[in-house]
Amino acid sequence: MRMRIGARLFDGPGPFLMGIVNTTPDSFSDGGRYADADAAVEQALLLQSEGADLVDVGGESTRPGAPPVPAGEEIRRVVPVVERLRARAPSLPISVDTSKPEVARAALDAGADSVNDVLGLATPGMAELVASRSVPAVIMHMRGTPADMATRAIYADVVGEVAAELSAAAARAERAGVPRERIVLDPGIGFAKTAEQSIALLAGLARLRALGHPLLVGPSRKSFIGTLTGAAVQDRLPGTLAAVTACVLGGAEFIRVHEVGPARQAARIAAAIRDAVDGPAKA
Ligand code: HH2
Repeated sequence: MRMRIGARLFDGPGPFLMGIVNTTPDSFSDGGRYADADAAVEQALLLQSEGADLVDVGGESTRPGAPPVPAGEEIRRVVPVVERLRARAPSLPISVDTSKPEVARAALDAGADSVNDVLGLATPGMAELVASRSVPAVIMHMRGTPADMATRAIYADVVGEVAAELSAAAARAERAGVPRERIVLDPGIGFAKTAEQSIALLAGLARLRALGHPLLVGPSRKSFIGTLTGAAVQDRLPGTLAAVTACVLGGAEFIRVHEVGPARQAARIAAAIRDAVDGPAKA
C-alpha cells in the first residue's frame, strides 16, 4: 500500500495504528471523558506519543441506538479539537469520523486530512466532497443506521455479503470522483453484526483484501469481546489485543484502537510473525 494522508506517506503493509479521540458525551466506552476540547487534544497528543500513526476525531457516538447529533452540534464538538491539534501537531495525520458532509467540510477546513465514514460515503454530497478535496476516505460497512442496525444483522455468508456491499460502495464513490487509490475499506466490526459475525469477519479478512483496497479494522473494546468473555467495556484490552493480532495476521493495514501503547506492542509482534519466513500461510 502507498497512500498519502496529510503530511505522511503510508507505505508498506503496516500495520498503522489509528488512535481514537471521541469528543462525544455518550461514546460506548469513553463517553464524556474527552468532551472538553482541550482534554481531547491532550488525549490525541498522548496517543501520538504512544505511537499512533494517525488519530480519528469523532463527535457523534455510533453505539447501538445512539441518538443522531445535529450537524451544528457535531461541528461545535469536532472543529475546535481539529484546529488546536493541527496547531500543536503539524505533521500528525488527522481523520474526521463523521457521516455528514457539512461536518467533514468544516473539519477539513480546520486542518483534518481524511474522512472516516461509518455510512460508507452514502450520504448525498459526501463522496463528492471527498472527491473535490482530494483526501483519502474510509468506507465502513454497516446496514441501516446505529438506531436500527441491531435488527439488520442477517447474513447467509457474512464475509461474502460484506465484501460485495463494500465493493458496491467503493464503486459508487469512484463514480462520484473519488480515485480508487484513496479508498480504504472497513468491515465494520459490531455494526449490524452479531458477535459470531464479527469473529467471522476477523477470520475472513483475506477475502476482503482480495477487493484490492487497504483495510482498516476497528475491534477496540467492541461488544463481541464482552459477549465471548463477559468483560465489561473498560476491561476489554486483552480481548482487543487478541483481535489486533488477528487483524495483523489477516493483512489489515490500519487498526483503529483506544489504547495505542498496548496495541503497538501487540501489532509489532504480530507483524514479526506475519513477516517471518515460515509465517502464516497466505490466503
Ligand atoms: N467504530 C466506531 C466508530 N467509528 N469507524 C470505523 N472506520 N471503524 C469502526 O470500527 C468504528 C468507526 C465505534 O467505536 P467508538 O468510536 O469507540 O465509539 P462511539 O462510536 O460510541 O463513539
